[in-house]
Amino acid sequence: MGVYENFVNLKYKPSKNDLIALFYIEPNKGVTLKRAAGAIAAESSVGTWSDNPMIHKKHVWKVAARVFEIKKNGLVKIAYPIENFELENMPQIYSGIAGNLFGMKAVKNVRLEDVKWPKRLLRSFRGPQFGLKGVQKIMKITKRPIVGCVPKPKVGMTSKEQAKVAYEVWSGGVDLVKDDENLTNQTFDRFDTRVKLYMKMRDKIEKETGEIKAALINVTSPAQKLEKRIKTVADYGNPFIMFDILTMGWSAVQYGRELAKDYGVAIHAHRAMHAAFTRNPKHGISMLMIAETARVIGVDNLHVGTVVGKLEGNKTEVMTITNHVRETKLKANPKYPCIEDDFTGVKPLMPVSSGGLHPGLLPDIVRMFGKDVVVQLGGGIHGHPRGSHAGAIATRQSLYAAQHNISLYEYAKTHRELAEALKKWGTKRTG
Ligand code: CAP
Ligand code: MG
Repeated sequence: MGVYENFVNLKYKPSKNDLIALFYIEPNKGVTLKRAAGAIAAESSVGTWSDNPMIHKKHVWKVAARVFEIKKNGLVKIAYPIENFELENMPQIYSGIAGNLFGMKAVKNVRLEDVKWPKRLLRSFRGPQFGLKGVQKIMKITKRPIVGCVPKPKVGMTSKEQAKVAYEVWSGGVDLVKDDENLTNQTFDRFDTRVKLYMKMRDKIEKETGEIKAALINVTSPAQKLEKRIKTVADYGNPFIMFDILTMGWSAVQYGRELAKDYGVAIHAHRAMHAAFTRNPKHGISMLMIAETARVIGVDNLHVGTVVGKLEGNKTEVMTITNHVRETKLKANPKYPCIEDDFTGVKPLMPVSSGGLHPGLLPDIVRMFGKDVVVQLGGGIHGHPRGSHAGAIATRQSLYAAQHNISLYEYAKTHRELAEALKKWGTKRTG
């Protein structure tokens, strides 16, 4: 038996302290699935390509990962004794179960689909501070989706122009104005100035409407700059910060989660860059895995996709991700590779549906997600024939119709802004 096959034991019964990882594996030419699976278990725990007597010492072998299930379709389960991991250290966990293994010559393709987290490991992380219910409480909105809007163009506007757009959409019925993923502190729009002007507008519009308005302010930056930016946001009494969680990296997100607690702000998680490793269904890391990780660390809002918008993600995938961030008992789905798990004690988070949405698509979103979601529109508001303010009004009209089972075209007969949006985009999918 080869070195790698030692790591396969189909009789092994995982203990409750094991982390179970679900991989899709395609072996390379001339390699059996069993050997490829063993290679992954070895490389991600105690093994390497050569035999090493030290591995066989009782205390070391105890830590070895074991392949305990191999399905013909390439889905493989590997159990990792908890000793492989450092509690409260997500980068270290990823260095194991999502580390060297992706480059091994034994495999042609390998994708980390999902993980069942042992309780002790799960509980060592904070989880969401506010979560879905907390975000609804902050906004005082429980009966309808929360409406977000990303000022466009993404970058290039001055802080003043940005704040003016914010005012237009807030006054049209938008709840949350969101910075775009690549807007932080550029020369044309300094962070401090933007926050100051946003908050001036927010105070004005809150007074005018009596509604709660907030901004998702992108504090993405080198970790050493995070605290200053978060403090600025919190000092103005804005309840949200935004992280580009993947470009920041898990270490910075964990650190940011600590700061979010200290400053009492909720984290909106943008997932820019995820498709670099989530898009290929055979290789990489699934978005489901990223979403669970973000929940475990403790973000409060997370982008999960739209199905009908401009970015990749089919209904089964997007809804499985949504269930795994919103529910407590996570279920296996026969149509999508994932593992059941128990997230008792880890708050559900708020899914965000964004990317290529316009008013004509909102009934689809409400049908799929229900009311516990943030719907977010950029181009679908600013591209309205009469501008951003009218676009925001059309968005709220569409949501109202969708929630009350009124056909959009029927409702548009008495709602001009919606009629104009429908005339431009109809109910067509984007992308
Ligand atoms: C949407 C958006 C968001 C994407 C992110 C954009 O703008 O601002 O960043 O939704 O993707 O830049 O594309 P539009 P996802 O409404 O104009 O499309 O939500 O899939 O992570
Ligand atoms: Mg964006």
